[in-house]
Amino acid sequence: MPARMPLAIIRCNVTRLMVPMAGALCKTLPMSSLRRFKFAVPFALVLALFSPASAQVDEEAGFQGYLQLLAARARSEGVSERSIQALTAGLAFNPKVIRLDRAQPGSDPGKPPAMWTYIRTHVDPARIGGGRRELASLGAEADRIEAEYGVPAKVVIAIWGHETNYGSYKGDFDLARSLATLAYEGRRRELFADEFVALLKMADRGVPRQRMVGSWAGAFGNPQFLPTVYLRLAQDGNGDGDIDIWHSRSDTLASIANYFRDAGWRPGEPWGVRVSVPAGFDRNLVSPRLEAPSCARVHARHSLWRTVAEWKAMGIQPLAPLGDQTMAALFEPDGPGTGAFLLTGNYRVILQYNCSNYYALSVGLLADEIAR
Ligand SMILES: [Ca+2]
Repeated sequence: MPARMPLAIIRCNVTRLMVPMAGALCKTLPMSSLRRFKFAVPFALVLALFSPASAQVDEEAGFQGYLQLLAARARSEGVSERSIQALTAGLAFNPKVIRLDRAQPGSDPGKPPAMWTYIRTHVDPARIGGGRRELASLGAEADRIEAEYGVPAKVVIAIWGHETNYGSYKGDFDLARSLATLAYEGRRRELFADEFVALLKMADRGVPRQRMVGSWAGAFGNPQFLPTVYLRLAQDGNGDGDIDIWHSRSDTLASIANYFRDAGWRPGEPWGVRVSVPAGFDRNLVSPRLEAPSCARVHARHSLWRTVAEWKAMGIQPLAPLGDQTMAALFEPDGPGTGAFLLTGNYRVILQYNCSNYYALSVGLLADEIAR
């Protein structure tokens, strides 16, 4: 989940509330990596189709050999022998992780559900109520988060609500086993090898082995960070000397807020606002003309960017305050006449957390409901 790189589709949530559409489940991966590994099928897995018993033996042997390569790489990057031993000794290939990876909806997009159908199930009374309770019980800490990071607590809480339903499901897969298995399988080897080595570095920083559990795809804790993101951005929000995004609410919220600050969240600006669109509005005038360098399908749903003053001159009327000089894009989630928004650069920050319009719009709307 490297922020601000060309984004595509990795980083899978543990939530079952996903939509059958590439990009909705997963987080950031360079498109070039996806293309490179799209057709890579390990020899051992081909064998498994014909000779299950012997292939399992070959696969485990291959995996153990590959683990040694990962260990050597970690060693060359300064990881301690103690951490390498702690995370590789006795580690076995996990076929369940590969089955889950191949069963991802992204591999067979089908017809995505209507955006509002998705919103209704994700910005529901339970999640809104949960967010409001968290915000209320934070008290002055909500203001401290906003003052320190420039990100509203309601947005940070909405991310937490979407990722793990406020910590109620964080996944119990062994991260070392999942990441090493996914790296060995090879479809996105570079990404997962990097994440495995980063996990070893987390051990060097003192994260206990038994705490290293998460989703099958290697994201973990309340905010579902990957190891590289943890190393770069996780925060000790409560100042106890331990960065525990699995159990500490303060560490979790500070870490998400830090991610957003790092990704360029602009303080004082909404993620977007609802707008009215006049009858007969010519959408061809503002339809995008270039393909975005990353996450193209997501960005293709947005119009050209214009100032709010320019939108107003075209008859688009914001239904909540939005500064005239703010740059914004028009987004009609289910097409003309189904509700419309002007999105700001802060919406794109939410997309950096998880590049899906379903995700970003429901996070934005949940945040607004939490604070209502
Ligand atoms: Ca802490």
